[in-house]
Amino acid sequence: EKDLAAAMPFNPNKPAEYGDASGTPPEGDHHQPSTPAATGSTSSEIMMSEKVGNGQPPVGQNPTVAPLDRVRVDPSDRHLTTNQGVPVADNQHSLKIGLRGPTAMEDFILREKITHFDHERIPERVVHARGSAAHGYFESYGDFSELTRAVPFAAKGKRTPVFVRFSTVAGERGSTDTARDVRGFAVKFYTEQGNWDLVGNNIPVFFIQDAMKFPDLVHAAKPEPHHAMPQAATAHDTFWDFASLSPEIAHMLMWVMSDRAIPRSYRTMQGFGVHTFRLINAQGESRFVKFHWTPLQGTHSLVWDEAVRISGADSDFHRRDLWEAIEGGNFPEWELGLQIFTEEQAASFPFDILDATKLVPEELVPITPVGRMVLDRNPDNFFAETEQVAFCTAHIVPGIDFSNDPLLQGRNHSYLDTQISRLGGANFHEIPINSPIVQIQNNQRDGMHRQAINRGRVNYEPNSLGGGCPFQAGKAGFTSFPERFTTEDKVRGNPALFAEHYGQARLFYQSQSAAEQTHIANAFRFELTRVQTPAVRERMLALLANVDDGLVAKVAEGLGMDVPAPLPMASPDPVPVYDPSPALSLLSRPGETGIRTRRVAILVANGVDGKQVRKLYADLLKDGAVPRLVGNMLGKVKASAGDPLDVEISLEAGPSVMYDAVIVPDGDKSAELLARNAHAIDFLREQYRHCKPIMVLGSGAALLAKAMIPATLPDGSDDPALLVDAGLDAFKQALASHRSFARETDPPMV
Ligand code: HDD
Repeated sequence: EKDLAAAMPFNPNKPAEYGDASGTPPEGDHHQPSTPAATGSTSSEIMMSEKVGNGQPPVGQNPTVAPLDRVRVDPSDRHLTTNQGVPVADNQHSLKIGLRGPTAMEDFILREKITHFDHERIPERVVHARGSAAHGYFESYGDFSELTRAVPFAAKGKRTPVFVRFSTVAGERGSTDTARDVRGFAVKFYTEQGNWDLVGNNIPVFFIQDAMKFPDLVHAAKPEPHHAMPQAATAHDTFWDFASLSPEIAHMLMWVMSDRAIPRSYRTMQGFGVHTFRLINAQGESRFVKFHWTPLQGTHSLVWDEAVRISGADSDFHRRDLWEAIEGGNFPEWELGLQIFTEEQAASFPFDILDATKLVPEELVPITPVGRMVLDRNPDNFFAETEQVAFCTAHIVPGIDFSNDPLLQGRNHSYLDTQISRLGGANFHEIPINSPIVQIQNNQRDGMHRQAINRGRVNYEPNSLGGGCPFQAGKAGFTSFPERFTTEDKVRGNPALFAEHYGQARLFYQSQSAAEQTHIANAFRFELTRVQTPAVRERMLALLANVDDGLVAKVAEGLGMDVPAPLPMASPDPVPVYDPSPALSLLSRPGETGIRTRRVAILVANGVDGKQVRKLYADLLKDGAVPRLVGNMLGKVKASAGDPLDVEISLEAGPSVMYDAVIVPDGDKSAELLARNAHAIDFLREQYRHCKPIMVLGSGAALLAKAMIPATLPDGSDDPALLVDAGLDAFKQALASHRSFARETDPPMV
């Protein structure tokens, strides 16, 4: 028998199915239910994981890697096969009856290849179709078991693997990254007690209060149904028609018209769980919680004119940025913070914590940092991982629970349901990226594309024939918080405080810096200018009239209209007055990573001072910045001192919007050569107009004059981001502070 086994073909991916290891368990042999084994921590919930070991992976390793090895395919040194494993001798020609004859029906190799290709596409997500993702880990700052029994928070230094997908909402899968839109921020935690998905956005509030309205919101925002335009943009009549008739949208509009909706990078966005959730500890005590992700990179955005141009220059701008940062070892990092509050506190707030159009100001409930998340590995395959990952708000683990937010309750249905059509059936949880790091054990069976080969005759519970397995986990399992309900009528409607729509819209607008306020007004002006129906514009102004007098006056002026009477308010109560919240301004979070990953163009042409360029380049690289030599054409430029330099990208292919800052070095006539190329002049003008740092050295200053760049700010003072013959330290400082908004005029003068 041994010889027989040895003679069997061996598939290294499936060792248990061939040879010695393939023996079936002897008849009548039952496996005892395993006892949950405690690790170093006191919490008995941290169970041994069959796939990961003791749940405390060694530092620097991602335990999702090992289970995925079963399905990883690497073609090095392998020959081609069909999907049945048959070696393919010729992958170039179909099988013909004579060289000039018809193709044979029996060509199974051709038919299999084409059939598979014909079915390569799956439906895109109905919203959030375009996205990019990465692997990483969450690390807890401490033992937070007082607050929650959720295992990622069980011990200091404990790491839980995560997969995070960022997305735009409205655009289709191939649309542009820098559209004005909300960004999705969805985190899948692979915990030892199953997967927990925190499916949030980069904005802490939402457009609507009740899931019932979601399909209408999305229909209004997506391309109009008769001609399918515009792509990835809300600047059209149907969206603003819906918005102007839905005053609950007021607060969200302030955020979506702000710079938040055009982030510089996925790495420079905050993330929010949006809804109020519950944390439950081992004693069954519950507290309300709001989740906040704060980027170590700081919160930074594009300016609108730049975002529009990037769409043409590189529609993958954010995807590329995330990919390159991780490949380059600049792992993006966020801190997770919790706003924790009690039932009694919630009752004292001037808003309802079940209303997703309201946030809890940080001044009211401070944020407690509990851990950090690091993204340190790009996916191997976009389709298998980023496209097939399935998030669902209903994926929670013991220690987390829902609130009754009617938006969240509706979402809990929607996400599971949508995966069934998107991923082709009820077994999408078996797709490797979606499967938990613990083994799935239940009596659910069969269905399309089933992967698990469930052994034995028992597929029901209770049973005695299977030794009672799998058995209920009891206290170690998920239990819902036993919230007490008063008896009320079954109704369709909203709690009273849901009717107040303007207090927090005003709070947000009034907490912004002057530059941010201008950007909001200009964004409304842009979007409403694109709207064709005057009545919709007017209704929107009437809505804004309830938010802020200054804002509505600016927008009305921009549209050449008078300020109309405000929309009637739905709530009879006065609009609540909030203390200003400086934390709501993007400028309040500059970040801690300085100039790391910031892209600097050094413009070069024949005669450039090569020694100077090499020194600048090396110095910027040393601090983690990304310098690039940009020239009139690819190839070499002769340097006035030192060896020739290799141009890395041409001005035509690498326009200004791809860079955070520019340097024009000294040289012998190099600035003159550049000045003959309008791309170089545009480069400087756009860098200036987008408020980015510019440094000119020696004769490089000639290009400034050619581009007619003002020497001072509009108010006559010195421009801190326009550096003439300054040291590199001053440039680095300007680069680290991103933009000099003091330059902005409306309309732009350069
Ligand atoms: Fe949603 C996808 C975030 C309201 C229904 N949503 C989706 C994604 C994110 C969000 C980040 C992409 C996940 C991924 O990367 O795969 N959605 C939100 C937030 C909301 C919200 C923060 C409000 C607080 N969503 C919302 C409502 C509904 C949906 C009210 C329906 C009742 N969302 C979906 C969906 C999607 C989705 C149709 C499309 C693809 C998918 O789920 O997997 O089910």
